[in-house]
This record gives sequence, C-alpha cells and structure tokens, in this order.
Amino acid sequence: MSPFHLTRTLPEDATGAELRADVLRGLTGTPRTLPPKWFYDARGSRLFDEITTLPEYYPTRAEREILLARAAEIAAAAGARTLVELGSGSSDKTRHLLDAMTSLRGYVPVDVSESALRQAGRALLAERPALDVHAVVADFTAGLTLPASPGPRLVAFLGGTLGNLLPEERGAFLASLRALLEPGDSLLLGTDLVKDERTLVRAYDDAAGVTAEFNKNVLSVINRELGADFDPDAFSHVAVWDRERQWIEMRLRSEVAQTVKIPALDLTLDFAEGEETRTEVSAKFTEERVRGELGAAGLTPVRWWTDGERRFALSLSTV
Ligand code: AVJ
Repeated sequence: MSPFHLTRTLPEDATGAELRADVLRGLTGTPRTLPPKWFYDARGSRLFDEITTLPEYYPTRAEREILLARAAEIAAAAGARTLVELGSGSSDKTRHLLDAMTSLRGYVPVDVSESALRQAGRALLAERPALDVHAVVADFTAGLTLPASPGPRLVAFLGGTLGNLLPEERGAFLASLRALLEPGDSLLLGTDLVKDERTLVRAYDDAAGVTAEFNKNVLSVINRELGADFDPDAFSHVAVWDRERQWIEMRLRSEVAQTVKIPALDLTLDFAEGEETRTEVSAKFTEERVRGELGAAGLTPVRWWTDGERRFALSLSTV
C-alpha cells in the first residue's frame, strides 16, 4: 500500500484568529454579515450532509448525475495523472471520477478539515492501494501551494462552492487557480444554474427546517468559540432570491430587539427587531457568465455538461 501523506498549511491557531476577525468585521459592519465558512463545525457539516438528501435540495443530486454520466468523458478530456480536489470533504462524489481516470497515479484532496481528509484517505486507500494520496489541510481561498505531483493535473472544484464567494472574491480566486495550472492541466468546475425563483428558494428554505438549523448553527459556533450568548431561537431563517445579482441570500432575522455579548471580542451588539444579518450568498450562473468569469481569469473553457433538467453544470477549462 502506498503511504498516506498529509501536509498542514494551516497554523494551529489560524482558525481562532480568523473567526474573531471575521465576526468582528462582519457583525460591526452595515449591513451585518457573517462568512458562510463558519457554518461547518462537526454539527454544521452533519446538517449540510442532511441538506444534500432533502427533496428540495437538488444541486448535489444534479451534480452527481453529471459525474456519473460523464466521468469517462471528463477523464478522457483531462487525461490527468493527478486529481487535485478542492474542498474534498468526504470525497464520495469524486469516486465516480477517480474510477474513470485510467491514467491516474495520485490524488490530492484539499480541505480545511483534517479529520475528513484522514477518513476519506483511509477509505480510498483501502479500495485503491496503488494510488498515491497526498492530503493537504488548507484554506484554498487563501493562496494554495500544491505538493509536487505528476502532470497533467486535473483540479476539481465541485459542489457549487464557487457561488459562495462574492463576485470580486471569485475573480481573485479563479485567477489564483489559473496560477496553479501548467500547460496540459485542467480545471473541472461545478456551478449551480439560474432557474425559476420558487425552485431556488425552496432549495434554501426546506419544509423540514434543516437549512434553518444549518443557518442558525453559525450562532452556536460563535457562542462556543467566542463565549457569546446568542439565543439561536430568537433568530429566524430567511432565504431570498436576489434577481439582479443572481444569487440566493441566506439571512438570520432578529425576531426581537435584543443585546448580544461576545466576550472574546469585548463586544456588545444591539439587534433591532427585524434586523437581518447576511450569512451566505449562493450565486447561480448562466453558461455565458461562467465562460466570462473563467475567461477573465485567463482560463479557456473547453467543455460544458449539465444534468438532464439543466439545473447544474460542470465545465472543463484549460490554460
Ligand atoms: C456549499 C455551495 C454546496 O450554497 O448551495 C446549502 C451550501 N447553503 N444550503 C450552497 C448551502 C445552504 C451550498 N454549497
């Protein structure tokens, strides 16, 4: 069996310092905001996994449908010896792709969660003992250095997570991905597509209330990590489609006028009744917009695949 390598690029305390900075900036700004990456502690990750199984939340199923149907085509077009996966999580959707990549020698999963990387790496090596797995614990939005690996490389960024970045962050992020690629390498990008408002809003405001729990979980994260006294039940979940900016916005609405203390930041916040804090943007794309943003980052889109209902897309780009 090939050894399992793991590289940490996150300093032990990076998360704490970043959370404090993000919460301070976001909750003292106007309007108040919180970055979506803080949803994902152990409970938040479990809730997200539950979201992906909800009848209303179509993106995961639509993307899996494309990967299943097109894995051989994607593998042939990329001809890669190394698969790099950003935000690999449990690597389960990637299995289809890995199985189709006949020239594959190495897999480089990149994630902020070391436990997810270890678990996924172990499971994968049990099935593919000849595969070189080099996991990287990193925040891929903060400038990424990859371990040396045989080219050509296929960098996969799936799940529609690009949409959680704001437009200006997206441009910088795609340019940083472009900078990682060498001639012959390619980028496989998953993007959710613009569709009717009802379908979009229901995907982010499910009947069982799982997305509401997921949204409020960020308050529990801040309570635990920063000693705050948010009462998650005093906030309600809001999901709205911003037609102009073409994104779904999740917010937490303060149901009453209330004061919240965040001791680790020496901060006291007054929330007005009805005041909303933006907790996530999830942009939806058209093919033209994806092409435009890839092109602006110096990437050349070469293939475009959607599911049968054209809800979600995978695009392949080269440099
Ligand atoms: C992390 C991009 C897969 O924006 O759809 C799910 C996160 N938020 N429900 C998305 C999410 C609310 C999700 N992705």
